[in-house]
Amino acid sequence: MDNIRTLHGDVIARDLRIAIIASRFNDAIVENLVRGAVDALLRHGAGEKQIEIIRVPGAYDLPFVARRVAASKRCDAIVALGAVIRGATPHFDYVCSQCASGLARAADDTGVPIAFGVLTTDTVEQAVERAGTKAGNKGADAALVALELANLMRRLDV
Ligand code: INI
Repeated sequence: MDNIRTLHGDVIARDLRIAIIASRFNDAIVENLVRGAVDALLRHGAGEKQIEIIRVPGAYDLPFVARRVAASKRCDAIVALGAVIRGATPHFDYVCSQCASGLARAADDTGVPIAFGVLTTDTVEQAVERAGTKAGNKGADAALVALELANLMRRLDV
């Protein structure tokens, strides 16, 4: 294995510009994801000027804005944050599928990494657990993925 070239991205902010795109729907939960993401970026070397936070109405709307932000080249990676909580109708499935596949398509089409920090849960309790309580903070996890992928993209370019 010693002679095999191995590439990975460091989890360090260095000179990276990171855009956090966060939905306002289920705001009480999403704000904790935003806090977790910002905290993780700062702890991994980002300065506040390297971070931009953009708000959108709901998770369904994240891909539309993420695509525009990615195409504008204003950042090296995007952290998409939201919380979709199942209700009594199939609405949940439409919002989740548009959000997940739309974000993946936006990343593929633009070449800008978009970390998926959108909770998709059956209950409010499950969402709270993943937004800074007993199951960690998925906003922080997504922020670290954004750093790793942005740095990996730079390594792949040389
Ligand atoms: N948006 C969310 O982010 N989470 C939800 O749980 C949710 N539910 O349940 O309806 C939700 N709906 C709004 C949607 O994301 C769009 O903002 C709206 O459809 C307008 O495009």
